[in-house]
Amino acid sequence: MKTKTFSTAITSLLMLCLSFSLFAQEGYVPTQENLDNREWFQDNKYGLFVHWGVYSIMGGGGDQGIAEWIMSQKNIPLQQYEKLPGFFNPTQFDAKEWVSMVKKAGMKYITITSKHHDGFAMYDSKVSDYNIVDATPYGQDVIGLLKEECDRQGIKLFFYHSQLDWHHPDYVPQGRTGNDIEGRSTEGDWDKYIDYMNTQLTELLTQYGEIGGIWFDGMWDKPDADWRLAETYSLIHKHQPGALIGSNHHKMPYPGEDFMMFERDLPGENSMGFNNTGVSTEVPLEMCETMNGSWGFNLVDQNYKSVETLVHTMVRSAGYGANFLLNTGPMPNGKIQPENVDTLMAIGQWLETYGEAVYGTRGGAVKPQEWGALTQKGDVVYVHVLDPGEGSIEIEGYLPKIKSALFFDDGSKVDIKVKKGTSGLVLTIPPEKVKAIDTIIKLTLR
Ligand code: JFZ
Repeated sequence: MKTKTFSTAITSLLMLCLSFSLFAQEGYVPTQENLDNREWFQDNKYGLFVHWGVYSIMGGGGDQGIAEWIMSQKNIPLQQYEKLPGFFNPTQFDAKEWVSMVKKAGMKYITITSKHHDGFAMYDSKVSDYNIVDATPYGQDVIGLLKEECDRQGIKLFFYHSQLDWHHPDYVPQGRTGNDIEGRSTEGDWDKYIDYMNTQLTELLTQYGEIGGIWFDGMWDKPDADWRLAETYSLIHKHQPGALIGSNHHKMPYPGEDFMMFERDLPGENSMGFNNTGVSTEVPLEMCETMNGSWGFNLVDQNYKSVETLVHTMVRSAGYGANFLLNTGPMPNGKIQPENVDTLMAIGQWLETYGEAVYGTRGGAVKPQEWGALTQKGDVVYVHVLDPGEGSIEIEGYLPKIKSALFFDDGSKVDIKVKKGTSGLVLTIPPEKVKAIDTIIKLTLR
């Protein structure tokens, strides 16, 4: 009896190991190029997330909280949703305008939806007509146009690619979402779906030259399915060894992944309730955030975050060593919402002055605290005072050997003390030194 339990345990352990190795790119060793790109990624810190698709036409249908999920949230029958591409004609799309805006905003890369959960390809796909070139009156490959312009202006392009697909007939059995969409197929061949997805990924990796990476999303729809990740990840690394793979599965990174992402959350803070794993110390980190409450274009959502709030999030994020991927949902005419352009320009202006304390830095020796965050570049530490409180802050748990401590803005000396009986530094910030968004102090260490 005992031996039997033991052997059962061993068998299940073996099964577990086996399924795990089937699950991801076990034994993956990143190339030097890939490692260099990870450094590039961390140095460059700030990118634009773009959620754009045929759902943008709907603008959320006048409802708050609805955008790129409208097919599922409003249970639009599949055959009806398929009419949307016929209305998608973004005649005012201008890749040059987008990329110039991105540059002025101080952003260094763009992550755009090549396919979202609705299954519609925003690029020229040969394996399905359900794509922007074949199915819309616009008929142009916006991803291709954007990539050409990105290359011209020195911006990296990443693709957000949804593994979840409410449209494809072989996405069967269905997962947790979109089950009430009328017209979805219930019979199909899962392996054929993965083949299809891998073929589309191959297109994305071979049609547009060198890309930044792939930002996966949607595995959470079918947590127990065989996603054949090992195959998908090796395929990507085979075609483009330098491309960075990340996946929004809300788990610790699987083998083969090159960065870890946090959705609308600072790493480790889990305020959204779905980023409840740890924080990787192996791969670069990135957090993504919306400017209002929506990813895709929503006509009525005017709940815009202030420039101050967004800079604070970027700085705290940098304090954790994470990149900041800030989202916009372009309008169906191809323009970026003017409110978003204004915000991006203001953040860009802030970065023009203070970018030194963000770009090229890594997370501080202590985590962000109430008052703000630390970023570091070599022996220079930037103390970002986001909330000066009553005129002094205490950096708990931080006692470095300091050569000089100066206010970033005017180079004047900062009064610094070690707080008695504690292990923290106390920095005095006179009211006249306080800046509206972020009072930065530059510490040079010995
Ligand atoms: C996902 C997408 O569903 C969403 O549309 C957007 O693209 C965002 C960046 O990523 O958001 C998620 C992912 C997982 C869950 C919820 C939203 N989840 O597990 O509940």
